[in-house]
Amino acid sequence: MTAVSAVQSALTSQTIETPSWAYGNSGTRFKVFAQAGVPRTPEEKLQDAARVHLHTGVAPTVALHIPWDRVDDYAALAEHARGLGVGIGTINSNVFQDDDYKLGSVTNPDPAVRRKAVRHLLDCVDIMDATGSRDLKLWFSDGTNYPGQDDLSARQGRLAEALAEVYARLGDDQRMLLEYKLFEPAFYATDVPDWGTAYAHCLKLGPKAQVVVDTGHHAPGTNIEFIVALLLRERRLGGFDFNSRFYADDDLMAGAADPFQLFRIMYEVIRGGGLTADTAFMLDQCHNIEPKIPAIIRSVMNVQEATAKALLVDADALAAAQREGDVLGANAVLMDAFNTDVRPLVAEARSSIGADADPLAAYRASGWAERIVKDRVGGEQAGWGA
Ligand code: LRH
Ligand code: MN
Ligand code: MN
Repeated sequence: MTAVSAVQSALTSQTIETPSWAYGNSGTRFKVFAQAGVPRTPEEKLQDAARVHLHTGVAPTVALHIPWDRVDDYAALAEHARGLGVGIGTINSNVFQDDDYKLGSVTNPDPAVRRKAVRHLLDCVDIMDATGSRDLKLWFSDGTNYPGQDDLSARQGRLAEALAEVYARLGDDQRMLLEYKLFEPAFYATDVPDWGTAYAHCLKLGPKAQVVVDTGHHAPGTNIEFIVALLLRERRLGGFDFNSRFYADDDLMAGAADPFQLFRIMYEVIRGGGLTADTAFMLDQCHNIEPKIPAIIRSVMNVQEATAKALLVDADALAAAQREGDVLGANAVLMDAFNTDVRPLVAEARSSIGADADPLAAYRASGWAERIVKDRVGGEQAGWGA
C-alpha cells in the first residue's frame, strides 16, 4: 500500500456521528431564527442525517438527545434509521430543562430531584438497549451561581453516587461518556468543569466510564491536544464533541474557528493510537443562521481534512528531529503536514467508497433542500429544546 492509499483507507475508516439537534432550529437566548424545511420529528431528523451520510460516506450514525427526540418506540426508530441507511448512535441524556433542575439534577440538594434525574439516566440506558447504542453521553448543567450557595464537596459526593448507580446498570458492551464544561449555565462553580474532575470520577467507576472532550468547553487558550494525549495514555478518552468556539460555547461548525487546533488534536489522536472505533468522533454544534445540512456536511469535511493532514505527518522525520533536539526541524515536520492541501486526497478517498468527491455540490444538485421546504409544512418544528 502506498503512503497515500494508507492515508485514504485510514480516512474512510473514521466515522463522524452527527447530532440530531443540529438538524433542528436553534438559536441563542436572544432569538431562535426558524428555517423553512426543518425536521418536525425525530424521523425527519434521521432523513436529513441520511443525506449527510449519502454524500460524505462517513457519517453513518446519529446521536439522539432524550427527551428532545421523544418517540414511543425506540426499537422502531432504530429500524426506521436502518431503512434510511443510518443507525442510532450515542444517547445523550438531558437533565437540564425541567424546572425541578434549577438547583441541579444529580447534585441537587433535594434527594427527590436527584432520584428523578437518576431515573431519567436509567431510562436512557433502556433506550440504548432498544436502539443497540453503545454510548451514554452525560452532560450535567449542574453547578452554583454564588459562593456559599451549596457545599461544593457534598455535590461531588452526590454526583459520584448517581454515576455509580447508572454505571452499575450498563451492559457489558455499553459505556458511559462523561462530558465536562467549564461554565454555563452555572456561572460560579460547575460540578464537572474540567477533564480532571471527569477523569477522577471515571477512574473510580471503572473502565466503561470514559471522558468526552467537547472542544467548545474550555477556557480560551487551553491546550486541548495535551488533554487528549493524556487521556489516551490513561485509556480514558471516550470521544469528542467537535465544534468551534471563538469566545465561549459558541457551537460553531467544527474546524471553522481554528482548523490548526483541530489538526493538532487529530495528530495527538493518531499519535496515541486513538483513531479506532473506541473513540467516538461526534459533532455537537448548532446552525443558527446558516443552512443546517450543508453546514453539517462542511463540518464532516473539516474533520476529515484535519485527520488527513494529521495522517500525513512524517512520523519518522518527526521522531528523528525530536531525538536530535531539533526544535525548528520538528516543528517544520508538523507544519508541512498542516500546510498540505489535502482536499484532492480526501475527495479521492470519498470517491473510493462510493460517496461524492464534492459532497456540498452533490447535496445542492440533489434537490433535497427544495424538497423539504415544500414537504415539511405545518406541525411543530422540532429543534433546540423541543
Ligand atoms: C452542553 C452540550 C452538551 C449537550 C449539548 C446539547 O453545552 O455541549 O453536550 O448535550 O450541548
Ligand atoms: Mn457537547
Ligand atoms: Mn456545549
